[in-house]
Amino acid sequence: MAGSILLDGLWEFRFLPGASHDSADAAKTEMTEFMAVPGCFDALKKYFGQFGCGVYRRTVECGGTVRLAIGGIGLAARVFWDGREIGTCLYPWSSETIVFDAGAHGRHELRIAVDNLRGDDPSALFHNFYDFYGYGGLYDSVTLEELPEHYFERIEAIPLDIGSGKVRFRVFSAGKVPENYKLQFFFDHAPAPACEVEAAGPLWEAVLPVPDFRIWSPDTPNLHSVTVRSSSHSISTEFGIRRIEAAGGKLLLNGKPLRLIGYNRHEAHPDFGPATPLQIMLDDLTMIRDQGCNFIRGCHYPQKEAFLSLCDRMGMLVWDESLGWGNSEAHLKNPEFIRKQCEQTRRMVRRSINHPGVILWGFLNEADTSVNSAREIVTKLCATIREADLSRPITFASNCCTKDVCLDLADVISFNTYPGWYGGLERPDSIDMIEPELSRLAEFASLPEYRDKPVIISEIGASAIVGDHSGMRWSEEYQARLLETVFRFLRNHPRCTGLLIWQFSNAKSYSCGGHSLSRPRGFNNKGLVDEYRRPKLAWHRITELLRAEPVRRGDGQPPTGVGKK
Ligand code: ADA
Repeated sequence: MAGSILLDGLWEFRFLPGASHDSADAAKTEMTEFMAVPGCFDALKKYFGQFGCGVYRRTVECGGTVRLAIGGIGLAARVFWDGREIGTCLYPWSSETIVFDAGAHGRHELRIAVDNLRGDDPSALFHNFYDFYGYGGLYDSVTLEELPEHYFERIEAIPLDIGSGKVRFRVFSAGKVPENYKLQFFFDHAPAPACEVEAAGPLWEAVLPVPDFRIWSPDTPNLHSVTVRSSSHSISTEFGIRRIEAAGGKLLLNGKPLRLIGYNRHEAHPDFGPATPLQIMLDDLTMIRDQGCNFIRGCHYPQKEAFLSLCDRMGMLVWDESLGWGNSEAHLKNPEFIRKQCEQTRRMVRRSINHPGVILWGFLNEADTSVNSAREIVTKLCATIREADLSRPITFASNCCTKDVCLDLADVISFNTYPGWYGGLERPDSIDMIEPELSRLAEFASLPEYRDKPVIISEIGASAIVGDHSGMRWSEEYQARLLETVFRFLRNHPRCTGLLIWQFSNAKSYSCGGHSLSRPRGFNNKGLVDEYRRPKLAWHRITELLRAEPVRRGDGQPPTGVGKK
């Protein structure tokens, strides 16, 4: 077996109703049907709304030490090789890598038992009350690679200087690492190495200039690639040379102030759940870019590699965040919750670090950061990120806003606020709440302790049911009018670096519990396009506004893709 093999396609399957991934049956139960990988079993009509364990099975021809990489799981899984448990996956939406001894070369059985169960345990990363659906299944590709004795785990490429094209490379090795070994660096698929270096130990790092480098920006999304080879193994990655920093109340990309406009986007589609095919990601990004936006918040979990690679290529700037939603003080103080939060955030940074499109790290959407006890987890999450990457600013989306006691810990202040939607129900028209509320936040963010931090309005919006043209709340007209007011007010506001509209498309939520009366059809209906990406009035309105006054995409060049018919 040369290189890694993609295990996507048809797997055998059995659904065990009510069972968890811990079920004793998972390792031996008979298979009854087929299921697609990547895919979510409960995105199918047959299993929709059912809870239990889906057991996936297939055979693989390989042997020796192998690395199994599972791109993303929902919600918890156990992995078996020839009936023996080889690992667990306990971080929803995250990837998992398992290195193990596959035995003699030949045909072996691989099983992944994954459940969509959720409980009330305060240490859990996913909860019943979150406003997006926790599907069961394998959200992303599965690959397997036979490893040599000394192999590479991962490679990091962090741009250090956009003037000279210098990049810090870190190559992580594992297995039987020799005391000294040679590494060859090949850039941009060149047949000959650009340099050969002597390396030692499991972590080797050096600063190297990239030959014929070109700067990455939204208008010039130039990517480079590097392949590192030893006598036994090789590893490759793409990367971009650009600088992002938060300074003087602004976000600067390659030294120039950014103005960010875009959407919160869930990885969601009614037919696929979060296992959206590449074509849908590409269509979404093309719509968003051609509308004239330059920014996406990947809410509320780590983004997939394929999505981030598309963003890199299309010049889209991304806020990547780890999984969390409205967590209370009880969660934030729970030691196991803190540990899991830090671990999934560390994994996210490792996975996304080479993507130039990612300009911001985030975590803990709308946690209760109004209480002093929240400072511990926020401090730990910031430290976890800074230990792994000092090249990007950190933020978290706060709905505690002016009552938040953790804003000083982040580099960028981000507020989620819903004037004109939540609250003000007694008024005949609530749109007039928008400007006072946004002015209040801007004034607060201009206090001496905050004025050096850039500000992003990270969520704002209103629900609209397609075809409701009453002009009242829930109508397409009301949503369009609310967002037009927001857009006009914030478009050139001196204290606003970024606006992220909530949200790009309608996304599946729950129609039970706290959401019963607010999520008609079981969807969060605040999308500017519906769940099948059919535009509502607000989408057209924002398009017109962006055409009339295009946002500079980031490097002072005229915007691309805007104004095309
Ligand atoms: C919150 C939350 C979103 C969504 C939104 C809404 O701010 O961060 O995930 O639930 O509210 O639609 O109410």
